[in-house]
Amino acid sequence: MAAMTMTRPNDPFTSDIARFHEVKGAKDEPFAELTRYHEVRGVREMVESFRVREVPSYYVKPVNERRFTPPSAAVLSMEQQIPCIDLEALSGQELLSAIANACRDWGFFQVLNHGLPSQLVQNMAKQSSEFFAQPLEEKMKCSTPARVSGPVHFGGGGNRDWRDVLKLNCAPASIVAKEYWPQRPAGFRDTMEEYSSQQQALAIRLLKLISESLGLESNYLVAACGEPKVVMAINHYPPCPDPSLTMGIKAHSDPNTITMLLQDDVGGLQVFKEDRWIDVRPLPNALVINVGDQLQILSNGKYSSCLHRVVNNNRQARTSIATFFSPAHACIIGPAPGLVDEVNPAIYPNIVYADYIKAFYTQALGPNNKNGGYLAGIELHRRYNCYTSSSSISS
Ligand SMILES: O=C(O)CCC(=O)C(=O)O
Repeated sequence: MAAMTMTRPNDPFTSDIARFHEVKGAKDEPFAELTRYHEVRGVREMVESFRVREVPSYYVKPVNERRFTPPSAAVLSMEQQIPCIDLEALSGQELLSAIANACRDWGFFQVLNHGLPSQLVQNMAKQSSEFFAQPLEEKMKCSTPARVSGPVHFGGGGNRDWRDVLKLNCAPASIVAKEYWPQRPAGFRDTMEEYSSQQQALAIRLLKLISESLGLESNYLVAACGEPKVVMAINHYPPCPDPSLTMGIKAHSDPNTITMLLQDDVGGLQVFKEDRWIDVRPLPNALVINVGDQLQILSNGKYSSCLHRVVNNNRQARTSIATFFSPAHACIIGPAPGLVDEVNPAIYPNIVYADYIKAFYTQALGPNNKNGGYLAGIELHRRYNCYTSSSSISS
């Protein structure tokens, strides 16, 4: 049997794979085996090793989380698009107003002429998809023993999403494990290093503009985040036999301050606005920027951390590179005093970021939450009576 020949004598998961193979085709796969298989090796390996032609029941989302479930039917809107801001063409008050409008009305925007060298961006995109196309052994080298909770991790994206991920801590230096960063494809490690440092510079530049757009001192948001934690997540979404049943990443908001995303030309990212899911159409040379929960809190709700998700397709793999910029865990995050007065009282309490993150990942989401956190979860619960959590990589 084809799948049995894929197993290796010293492979600790051989028996899991064999059991999975035996039950393949049965209605209900044993979750433990499948979960383990997915977490360790990822969706792409599962699809290729087992020649998966139907979505295993483990990955079938509850009806209210699926792509076409009313009222969250995806809108392929030609009129509605997230704003696109050209950082060279605009300047001064015009640029600040464009940023303010985008952060307030959408929480999402694309940027052009962002200053990252185009050759670097192209290399990053190309080598990222080449990484996922490599044999499993090569990808598995990129996990520390702590796996999901460690500083470098390759595997399934979790949450029963149809996605694989390579996650790397990029800053501060004390949490970076560069010896686990990919050595292949050739040059990828150097590309990632340069890309990550350029992304960090861009994040600082954007946070300064965002501070000014709020009427705050230019360095306010950068200072409020202390020595930032920066994590890169390279997401890979293999083609899915039935994308109407699955989700690449289920609906979530990002718990961090700001996220910068490079996506290829396949498409699949959607943002939630006014009860509709709107496609974020890939634009050549653009980066997608989104407001995270901490920026919503720091801005005292003036700017929105918007729900987003990724839908799968059955034609083509998609790869995206997200850089998450977070406050230091010890930072106390709360509404900027400059945005609070008698007319605009603080709508969130101060909270230590580490506590926010702990609560974000460990407590049930819902309207009884007292931390002022779980912004998206509360919103989803209110609208659809369903909960969400982040993709667990961005803290
Ligand atoms: O792949 C994308 O377009 C979005 C990724 C994302 O939302 C995440 O990594 O949290």
